[in-house]
Amino acid sequence: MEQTMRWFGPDDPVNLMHLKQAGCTGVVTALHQIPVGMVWSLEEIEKRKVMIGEVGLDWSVVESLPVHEDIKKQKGNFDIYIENYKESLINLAKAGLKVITYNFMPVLDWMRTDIDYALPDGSRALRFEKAALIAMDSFLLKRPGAEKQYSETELESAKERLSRMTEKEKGILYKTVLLGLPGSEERFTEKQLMEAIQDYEHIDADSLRSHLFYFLERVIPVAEESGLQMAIHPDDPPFPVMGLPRILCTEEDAKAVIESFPSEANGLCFCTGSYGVLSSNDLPGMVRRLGKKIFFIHLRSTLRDDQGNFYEADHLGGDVDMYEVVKEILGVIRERGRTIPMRPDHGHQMLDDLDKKVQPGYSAIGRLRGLAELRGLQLGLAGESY
Ligand code: DNO
Repeated sequence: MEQTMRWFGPDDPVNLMHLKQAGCTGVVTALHQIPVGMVWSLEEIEKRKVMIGEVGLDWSVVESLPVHEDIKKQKGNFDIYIENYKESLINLAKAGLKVITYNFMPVLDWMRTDIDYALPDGSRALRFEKAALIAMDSFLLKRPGAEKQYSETELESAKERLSRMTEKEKGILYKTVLLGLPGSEERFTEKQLMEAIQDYEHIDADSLRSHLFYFLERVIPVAEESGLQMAIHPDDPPFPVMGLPRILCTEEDAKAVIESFPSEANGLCFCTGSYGVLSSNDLPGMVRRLGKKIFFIHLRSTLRDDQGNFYEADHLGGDVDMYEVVKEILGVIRERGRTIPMRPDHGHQMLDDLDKKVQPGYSAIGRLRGLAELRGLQLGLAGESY
């Protein structure tokens, strides 16, 4: 696996040299400064490429080339945004980029209810707590219709959860859910979030899926012609959030995306942290069966309970059988005769990072630990580092 880490660009407190010191050979990044939907010019792409090259790293993967909400809703200027997307792809290919990650999650990218969850050893992790989210949705945000989407028992637990929260904790939960993750300092305002969610009122999973297929029909041929690999990231968490539809949570979902437009350019970003939240997802088996279509890998583990809550565990701990997953990935690489870029996804905030302001999930030391452990696992399994 090619060792990479995510970099949020020149403003990221974890700089390119830090990533090099951590043992990366490549970087995963995006032009976060360009508003979603606008074209990434060749000039801007090349500028970023040079910046990365100057410290002796490769720009291995684009994460993400984001998909405009109009495309997901098939509303407004969606055809224009698709044309812009194609143009960005052509420019990225001209600059020599190969792998492009994107997702099709409505409104929010990944979301958690706690970005500062204290672990017994004093480090901090990201956590998703179902009762807290339902409390936020139904009783703090008071989204119209929210209560109808939950069972009596769920609403009871949410009420009970809320009654145990201090005003300060409620405020933190509120801010966390309104956070536009990842890579952005900006939060949604309450009004913006409500309107954005309401826009999906008549879009169920089937229509959202058909909007994705429409997008792929137009974009994949361009990617194929340009020699690019498009890698779709699964939904995180892999179940509906605030009534928003989900379409990429399971192996069947992933197969449906691949089969909707068979092409060498149409593939997956295999994120063990997202798929791994569902106990029904057999991760090593998925790698084996979907292997040919895996263009990029996120390695991370979560620990779930039977209430639908989870937190992000150590990379080699939690519910993901990382040993079996990496073994299968190495098998795929051997068969393909070509490596696959991998990044340790997220990491705990720990040691000297505890007092620093970092991108949630993207502090340096926790990811460095994850990368080091995963590299060791790979070397141990393969006998060589590839
Ligand atoms: C979370 C990330 C996701 C991912 C996007 C891809 O840390 O894995 O935000 O970058 O969903 O488009």
